[in-house]
Amino acid sequence: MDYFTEVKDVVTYEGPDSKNPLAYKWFNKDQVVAGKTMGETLRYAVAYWHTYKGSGADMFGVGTYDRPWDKGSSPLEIAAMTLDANFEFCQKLGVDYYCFHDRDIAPEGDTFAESCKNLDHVVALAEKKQNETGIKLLWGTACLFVHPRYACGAGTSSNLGVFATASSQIKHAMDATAQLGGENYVFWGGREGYDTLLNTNLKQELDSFASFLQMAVDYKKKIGFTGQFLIEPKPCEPTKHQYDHDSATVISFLREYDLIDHFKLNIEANHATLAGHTFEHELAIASNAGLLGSVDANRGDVMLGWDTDQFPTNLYDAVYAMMIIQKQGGLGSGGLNFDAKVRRASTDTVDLFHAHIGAMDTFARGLLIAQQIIDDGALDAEIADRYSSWDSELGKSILAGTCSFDELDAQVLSSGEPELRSGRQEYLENIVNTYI
Ligand code: XUL
Ligand code: CO
Repeated sequence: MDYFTEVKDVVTYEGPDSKNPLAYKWFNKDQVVAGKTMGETLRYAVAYWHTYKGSGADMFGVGTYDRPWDKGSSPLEIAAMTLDANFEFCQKLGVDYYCFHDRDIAPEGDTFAESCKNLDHVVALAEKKQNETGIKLLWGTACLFVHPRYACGAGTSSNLGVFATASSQIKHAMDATAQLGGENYVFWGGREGYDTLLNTNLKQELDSFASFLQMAVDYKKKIGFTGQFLIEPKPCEPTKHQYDHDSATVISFLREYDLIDHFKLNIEANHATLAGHTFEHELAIASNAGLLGSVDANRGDVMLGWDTDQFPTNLYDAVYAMMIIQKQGGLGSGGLNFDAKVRRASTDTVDLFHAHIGAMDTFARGLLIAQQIIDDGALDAEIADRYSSWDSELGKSILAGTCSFDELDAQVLSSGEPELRSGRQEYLENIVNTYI
């Protein structure tokens, strides 16, 4: 069955002058930029949960979408139909990857064991579809936040039974991801945090969370899963405080518990803004630590203080993000996953195409502009010049740890006040605008 009848064939690149809403204006999959094709660099992925399982429901109202792949007679039939919709959608978009939570692709059963069985069943179907279409799994993950048992967390639960169930669920989700050749496995701690310190043993929760992740590392080794583990920071929502608050917090947690060699970060734009940071700040902190592994590409809304998960259309954000990604030589096994949903009032299935096409064009254009800025050294030369005093012997000695306060004191007392230099922010902002 054809679920997306509005798009007969594959969406193609028609160039910036095209007025065809169902064509790419900037994303030209085979175009080479900095030695790699756009497709190889951008590694776009469709998020299963929003694109097919999203209903349009919000906290004030029920679902608004009427999706043809939901019209099956049993949960497993609906799961199979949804899978077909996924592969048709990815093929028509020309996107090579998708991402899922275990409970997106397979329904909960009456018991935990039945849920595991459902997952095995759907994974076998997905494996077949992947082989037929060549569409791949960028990452899998476990949904440890919807089921009522996870109301107080999973790997940080006060209840050992819940912790054990979450561990078992992750084991099955990792098996599923490995079977489908997933290139990464993501940990987003949906409810790994607290709502009030009045009932929380903070140390116990952080310790148990570290054990949880360590067991995942051990299990990964055991089954020979070669994908990259990724932690996705988010400061809050649904909990008041989430332990994986932001890049810096996650990196320090991983160092404290000696897990740093086993994880990288999956940075989501809207989570950055919830943490009071810019998207590029979170990317830069992760990249600086050598830990930027993947991106959930979306955006929030400046007027709304929650995770609105909108499709990314802001060109500046894309340019700043792609400058960081290109400078570190790409995302490796990671990619750009559109963890984004169409608005509640965008009720046509074709809106899913418009949303993805716009986002893909935004990042493709962001890549082109970022690479041009990098190639021209338009900002790098300014930054190098700004820090040039550190190139001196004295600067080198400070950074090598061979200088002392006494030495600097003597130097300052003889040479006097340092030269005042402009940060030239406005000048640099104008330079960026000349590329946009
Ligand atoms: C929630 C979120 C998740 C993760 C995967 O805000 O971003 O969808 O990406 O669990
Ligand atoms: Co996300």
